[in-house]
Amino acid sequence: MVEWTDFERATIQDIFSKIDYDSAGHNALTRCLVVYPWTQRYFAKFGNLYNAAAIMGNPSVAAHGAVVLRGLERAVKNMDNIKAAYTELSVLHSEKLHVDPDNFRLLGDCISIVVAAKMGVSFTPDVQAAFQKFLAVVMAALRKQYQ
Ligand code: HNI
Repeated sequence: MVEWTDFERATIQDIFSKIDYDSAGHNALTRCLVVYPWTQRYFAKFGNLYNAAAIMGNPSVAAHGAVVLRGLERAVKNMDNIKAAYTELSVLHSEKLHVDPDNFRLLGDCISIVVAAKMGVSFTPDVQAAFQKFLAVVMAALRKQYQ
């Protein structure tokens, strides 16, 4: 059972109430596919991922980025039992998609960078600590079915 302080809960709710899922998801997935090009192997059906401009302009990347952010909202709404809320997602990524679980951390880092850029100075060390803890719990839940 993960313990959350009032500050952590309020911070996570605040971040997700402010970010635009479409643009943040699009930017985060684009960053992941450009910065860590081996992650492109999971998205062969998305078509042209030839370079950064093609990735940024690819409508499937934009759409899936928003799907990932909405997937995170599932955790925001189930802060006290993220592991249970992510069971089928974990099974999907491990057994059907065979996503290397290390890639969760990479996409998580890209999401942090996008959120930090959006929040600017209000992304204080305390806010970042709460957000990184949230992502770490989400990644652990996504990795659960791999064990
Ligand atoms: Ni992920 C599908 C959420 C990380 C590759 N992914 C989903 C779906 C959600 C989701 C939600 C849609 C499920 C459904 O259709 O029922 N993915 C998340 C979250 C994270 C994550 C919350 C971590 C923050 N996914 C990753 C990573 C990769 C990944 C790191 C590969 C690098 N995900 C996929 C692929 C699909 C997918 C591939 C299927 C896409 C499709 O359209 O077929």
